[in-house]
Order: sequence, then structure tokens, then C-alpha cells
Amino acid sequence: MRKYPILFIILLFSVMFINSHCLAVNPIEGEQKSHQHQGQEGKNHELSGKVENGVRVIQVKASRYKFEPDPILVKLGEKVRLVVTSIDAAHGIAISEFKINLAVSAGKTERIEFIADKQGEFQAYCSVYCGAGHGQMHASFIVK
Ligand SMILES: [Cu+2]
Repeated sequence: MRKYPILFIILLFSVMFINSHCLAVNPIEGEQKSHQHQGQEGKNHELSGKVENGVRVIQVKASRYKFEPDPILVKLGEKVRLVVTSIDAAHGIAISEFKINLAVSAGKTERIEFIADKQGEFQAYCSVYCGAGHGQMHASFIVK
């Protein structure tokens, strides 16, 4: 009779062990998946947009007071087409080093093409006054 509680405790511990083992495995799998996901996001973050017929086409969203994506990443020597949509007000996008300056009316989409022939990190900035935050409206343009 007195042996039963001991057996019960052994059974309880073995059930707890199996449970804790199973619970421990699942979070690790979940973690690996989220790491893979981050890895994929990281890859997408490396170069912006997609190459279509030899042109890197990048959709840029301009709104008070930011550009998306930020940073904009391209490869040295690539032909780049910025397709800029203004969401809320008239904005512009200018990058002095590449001599580009494109104005975009509210709600409109405009395009500009240029060759990314200089390596480094440059500033793309809003070139049309759009409100109080206009001076802080910029994004990094990185040529790798
Ligand atoms: Cu502006």
C-alpha cells in the first residue's frame, strides 16, 4: 500500500519532465522561425526596389515629413528610377550629388532616372516646402 504514493510521485515527475521537454522544444522552433524571418527582412533591406529591364525601380512614398523606404539602397553603377508618390501634400525629392530634383504634387506620382555613379551615403531631401517639418524631411540614399 505504501509503495503506491512513491510510484505516483515517480509517474508525476516523469509526466512533468516530458511536458517541460515538449514545451522547451516549441519556443526554440518558434525562435528559429522568427530569426529566419528577420533574416529575410534583412535581405530585403539590403537593396531597395526591384531590377526591371536593367533599371532598379524603387517606389518611394513621400509624406509629412518622411520618405519611405529610408534608407534607399542601390548598387554602384546601377541605373535607378525613383517612382515617387506624394501622399498628403506637394513634396519634392532632391539628391544634390546626383543633380536630381523632382517635384511631386499632392496625390501624384512622378519618376526620375539617374545613374548611381558615386559610392557613399548621401541625403535625399524634400525640395518643396511642405510645412513645419519640411527641414527635417530627408532619407539616406546609399550607393554600395
Ligand atoms: Cu517639404
